[in-house]
Amino acid sequence: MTRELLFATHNKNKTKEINQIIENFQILNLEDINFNQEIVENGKSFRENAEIKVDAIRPYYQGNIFADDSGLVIPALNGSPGIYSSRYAGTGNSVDNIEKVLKELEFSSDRSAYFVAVICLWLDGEKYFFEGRVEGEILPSPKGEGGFGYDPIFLPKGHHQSFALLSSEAKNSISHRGKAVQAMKSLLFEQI
Ligand code: ITT
Repeated sequence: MTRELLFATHNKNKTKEINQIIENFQILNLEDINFNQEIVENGKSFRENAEIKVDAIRPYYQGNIFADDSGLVIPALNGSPGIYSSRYAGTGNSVDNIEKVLKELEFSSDRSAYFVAVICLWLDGEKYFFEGRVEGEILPSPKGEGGFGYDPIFLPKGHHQSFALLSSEAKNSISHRGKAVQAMKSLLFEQI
């Protein structure tokens, strides 16, 4: 029997990436349980926000749930956009977010950055956390149309193409989300 897991996200790009990595589980999304409310992410860390998303859904779904909280961390900007990555420019639009980051880094010689993803998993009455990171740098201008969010300006270390130019398989094999999901998968496969 295929086990079900509910992915507590409104972000269709995250769902697409995670569906490519997790086989053997049926991944449901918030639309499948008719949950349309906005979840207020007022935590102080990726971990707290991932847990907030899971806890917000628990009253509405009795099965196993996971959530991803993620973002881009730029040391030269004191860690921004960090946990505020999705609405950094205030509009919720990725083009505006990218423009803001590029402007803020205009005169910086340090363009290093990393993506972080923290997954909170609620499985059979226990909570588990998994973290993934990928190091890289911010390109001077956007490159590529694939992916989502900050992918066009993120050059992963050791690669010559932005995340937006890599295939989804290539991105998943090195990305913050890919790593966090692989760690979650190891636990899930121990349990079945
Ligand atoms: P949910 O909370 O509904 O899952 P969200 O998009 O609001 O969706 P987050 O609060 O975790 O999710 O914010 C993540 C933001 O970080 C996302 O909107 C992007 O701007 C950025 N981000 C995270 N992972 C990324 C990736 O793989 N590529 C590019 N940008 C990413």
